[in-house]
Amino acid sequence: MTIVSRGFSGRRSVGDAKLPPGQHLTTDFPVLSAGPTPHIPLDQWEFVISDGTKPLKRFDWNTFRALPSETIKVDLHCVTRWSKLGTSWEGVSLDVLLADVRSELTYAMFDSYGGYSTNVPLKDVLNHQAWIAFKYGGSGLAPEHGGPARLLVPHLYLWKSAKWVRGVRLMSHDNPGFWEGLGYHIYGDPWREQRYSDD
Ligand SMILES: Nc1nc2c(c(=O)[nH]1)N[C@H]1C(S)=C(S)[C@@H](COP(=O)(O)O)O[C@H]1N2
Ligand SMILES: [Mo]
Repeated sequence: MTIVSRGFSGRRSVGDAKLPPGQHLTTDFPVLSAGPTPHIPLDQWEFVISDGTKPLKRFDWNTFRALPSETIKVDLHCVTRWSKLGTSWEGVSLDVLLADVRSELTYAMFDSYGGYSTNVPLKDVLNHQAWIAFKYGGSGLAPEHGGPARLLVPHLYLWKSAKWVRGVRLMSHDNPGFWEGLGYHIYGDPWREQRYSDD
């Protein structure tokens, strides 16, 4: 007797389970930036949470670094089809940053030094799904990878992980950021292969 289970065809290796559709593994760490790398002195760095009109919370580098941080090991999936598994980071979770922010707003736009932006539903950055990361592989985050600090939201395509992040604006409705306005998917789930706006 032959048992054929639908949807399970061909051979699969153990590693495939961690690789979203259409992705391949890389061991190096490519740099993808839409513009030049901004250099932000730590004494000028700040991270501002706002409701779009007024700041709700403001951190300078020292107050940010005094917050409890976590080390995390996550897989990265870039829409250009490379994935990198088991990367280690240190960062402050958005749960900590947003802890005493009271707002009815349910969407978020992350803004970067240099002008980049990317949108994420607020619920996707809560419950230990997103961090403002300041270390990679145990060392300070290199400028080309987003140092001093970048957003890390590993369950979405890596374009959502804004490098050189400077703040988050809370919004009542979803709005496209930089790549989302240029035809990339508004949400960007790699497991559902949401690469472009009509995927
Ligand atoms: N500020 C900013 N953040 C950014 C980008 C960018 O161009 N500017 N590129 C995004 C894209 S498309 C990817 S794939 C990742 C790449 O991160 P890496 O250069 O550390 O690999 O950063 C994302 N964050
Ligand atoms: Mo990307």
